[in-house]
Amino acid sequence: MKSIEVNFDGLVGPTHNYAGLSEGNVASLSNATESSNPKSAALQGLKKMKALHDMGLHQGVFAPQERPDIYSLKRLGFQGTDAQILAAAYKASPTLLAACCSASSMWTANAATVSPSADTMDQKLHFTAANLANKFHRSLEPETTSNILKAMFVDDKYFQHHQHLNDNEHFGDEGAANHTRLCQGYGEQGVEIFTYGRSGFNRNKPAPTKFPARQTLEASQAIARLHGLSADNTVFVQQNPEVIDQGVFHNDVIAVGNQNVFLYHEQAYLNTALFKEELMGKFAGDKLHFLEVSTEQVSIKDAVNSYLFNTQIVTLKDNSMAIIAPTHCRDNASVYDYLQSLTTGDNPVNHVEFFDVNESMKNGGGPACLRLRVAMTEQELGAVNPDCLLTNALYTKLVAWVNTHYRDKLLIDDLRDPQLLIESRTALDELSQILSLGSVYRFQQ
Ligand code: SUG
Repeated sequence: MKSIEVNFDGLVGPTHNYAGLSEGNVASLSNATESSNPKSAALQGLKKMKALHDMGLHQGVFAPQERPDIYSLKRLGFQGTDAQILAAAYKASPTLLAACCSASSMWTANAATVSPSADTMDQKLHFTAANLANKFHRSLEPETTSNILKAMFVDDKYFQHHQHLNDNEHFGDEGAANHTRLCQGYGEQGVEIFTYGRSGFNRNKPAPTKFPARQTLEASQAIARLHGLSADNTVFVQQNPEVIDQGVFHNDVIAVGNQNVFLYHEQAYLNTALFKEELMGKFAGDKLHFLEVSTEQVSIKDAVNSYLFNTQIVTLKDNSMAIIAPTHCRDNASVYDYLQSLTTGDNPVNHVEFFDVNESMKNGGGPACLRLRVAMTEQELGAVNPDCLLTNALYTKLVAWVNTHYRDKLLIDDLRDPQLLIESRTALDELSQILSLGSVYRFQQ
């Protein structure tokens, strides 16, 4: 049966700001306190979605979350009217308020781990929302993420949703950012690669010393169990702790795969030779292209700054592949040279497109962070909420929606403005109607 991949990109929410919340994420820390532009952030994201749609790909839209998160502030003891809660939280800690206002749900590569039906025991498409337990601002996401996923993938004949893993550091789970699937065709059984940064229980295993490793082995194993994957098509591999300490906070900052192409940095993994051997043994297709980038070609620093590996490799209608890169990759000489050699080399990737997603990049989110990939059969695609799939008409509607509701400048100080809360809820209420999501937000319940 024909299968396709759909990229569900996160729409940037109206409170997009730079608060320096993510220790270990170089861009997030270095741009803290800068002013953001939520309107252009959302429009940049929409432009990328539209361009991929125009390239003949299936493109979906993933709604943002309700922020400021008044419910979390109440849970933390702030009381009174919404305006009083915002003022008191700001007074107690502007960073705490910023955390409860973060638009971080835009990075849908962290929304969930997805296993296509070709890989699972019950032949359903499985979703587990990520608990994002390592960062407070991100740990606020999983419940609403699940609500939105269930509103997009409704039919339980095809789709199986799991509750996010227990939220604590033993089971830290970052979703698809630490999960790569290699396959011959999207509809054929693939190898699911789970990359973890440390063990949650075994303190003797190697681990980074400077920055946190967000994903644990035990979390990855739990997801594989929940999704009913067989050991024959699953690989668990540890990230090199040394690169985590250099700013590789998710594996999708250092590796990306699509079908039979696997692009990765030579320093990405702890034991690359063993990992490759296991992959080759488990990959069912004809030829697996290992595209290993050496440190001589691209240093870890350049990889982290340019997001060469946070690119999307997509399969076009003619079965050739294109790489969707941030403009930072064009502006970095060694990365640009590498991309030239990649697209002229002996592998299926023969085309590169650059996108300005700078508003997201300044928080450490490249093109690949902004999308959740879902490989589906045509029947499954037919069961997806159609109003979440991008069309020219939906694109026009969403651009108008952003232009109506979004500000073009936001500073941390602005987050306590009660008017921003009203603007944000008004926008999301309208959006949930445009995307036919029902009442996924707490303020609607
Ligand atoms: O979790 N940044 C996000 C970036 C996520 C990127 N996703 C992937 N690599 N898949 C994070 O660190 C920064 C927010 C702030 O500092 O305002 C932030 O949350």
